Amino acid sequence: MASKSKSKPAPKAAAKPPAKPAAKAAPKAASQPTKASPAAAPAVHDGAFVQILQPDGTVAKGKDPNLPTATLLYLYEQMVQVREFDRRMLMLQRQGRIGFYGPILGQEASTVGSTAAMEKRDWVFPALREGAAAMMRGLSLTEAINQLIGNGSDRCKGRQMPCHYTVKEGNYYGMSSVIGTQISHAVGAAMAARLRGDDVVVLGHMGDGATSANDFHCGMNFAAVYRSPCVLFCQNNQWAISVPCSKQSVSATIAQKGAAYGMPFVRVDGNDVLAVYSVTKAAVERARKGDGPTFIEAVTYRRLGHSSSDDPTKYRDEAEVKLWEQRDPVDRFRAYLTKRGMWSEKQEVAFKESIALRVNDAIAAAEKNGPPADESLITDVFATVPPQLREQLAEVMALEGKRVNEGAFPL
Ligand SMILES: Cc1ncc(C[n+]2csc(CCOP(=O)(O)OP(=O)(O)O)c2C)c(N)n1
Ligand SMILES: [Mg+2]
Repeated sequence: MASKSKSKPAPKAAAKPPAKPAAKAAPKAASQPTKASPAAAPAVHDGAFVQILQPDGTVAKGKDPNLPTATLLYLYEQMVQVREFDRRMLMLQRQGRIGFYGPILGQEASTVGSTAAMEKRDWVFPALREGAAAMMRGLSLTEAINQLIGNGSDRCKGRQMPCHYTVKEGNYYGMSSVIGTQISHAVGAAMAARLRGDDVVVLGHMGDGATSANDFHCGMNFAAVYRSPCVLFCQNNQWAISVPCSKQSVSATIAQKGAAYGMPFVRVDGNDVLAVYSVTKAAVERARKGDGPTFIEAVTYRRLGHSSSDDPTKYRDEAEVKLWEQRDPVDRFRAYLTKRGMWSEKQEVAFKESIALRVNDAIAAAEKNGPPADESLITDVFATVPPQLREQLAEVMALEGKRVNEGAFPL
């Protein structure tokens, strides 16, 4: 259902906010992270969202969007690939071969489904957990690992934080961990495209935590007032590091925040790739037609730590994680494909093997690349490098081989 504002109705698939918003106590004053029991976690599976794929992979009669086989298999491939990539990168991090990684286990449908709904000419402005989107926009696995290592073949020459990709030719804006900043960038880029007469829609991702940032409010307001051709997509994975969603907001849903800005909003099952793809596609079409932005909340769950530096057992109950394992987006989608006769156990085995090989080859290729040139410490900023920077570079180079300042992994 669309918001009660005067804006145009939301895409068909828009969800109703729950009839009875759960009464919530005011959040307690911020304190040391505490364990949140599953009961205390927000009621996210109350059916008040768009769902196409039921947890067992079946689809209610008349609800199947009947996507072309090639699209369905592409969605599955991307979800499985990023899952394997995640698994291997975490292992590399624990072995000290990369410094840092941010996994997306459990959120594959949300990232892949939303990104797949965009056309090639569109733009993606990621938050910090949309690495899979970078690959979908053309970043090869080897290039991704070059970035994670920060080697000389990395597009950013090792200057970016690991796991923060950029794909200029794929219209994928450089990732930044500064929470929420990309929201107004996405909105503004979409406005600029419209002013230039480009037929482009922008997808701006954010996490649940970003909805507490000032940039969220500026971005949402600008988008609505100027009818920016964008889709603002919140991956509500229930946690912002150790802060549960219930401490971000006392609104019954994140989606309903769209109403305050007069923006159509949709709440979707983020572990259902068909639903995520369909609602995003509808929102993209709406934006492209000139009907303005849509706000989407995808309800999902971050099953691993915030990053390789985080230990989630310190602040949340493992029972909650177990609950979400049963809602696994990849298993659910595979069950659907199998039921439709598009996938078999035999194909699965061969496919998993080929993905594993693909990741293996990418690791081997990336690890062959040497470090960035020492010179790169002072290049690309000044047209004429100031003398004091040249002196500093000479000092650093004189330390080479003396084993000072060696980073200790894992960070
Ligand atoms: C402006 C700003 N404040 C705080 C941080 C520290 N920080 C890094 S990630 C994060 C949580 C983000 O949570 P969410 O937006 O839900 O995204 P998720 O990590 O769950 O994908 C925070 C607070 C930051 N990077 N930027
Ligand atoms: Mg989050």
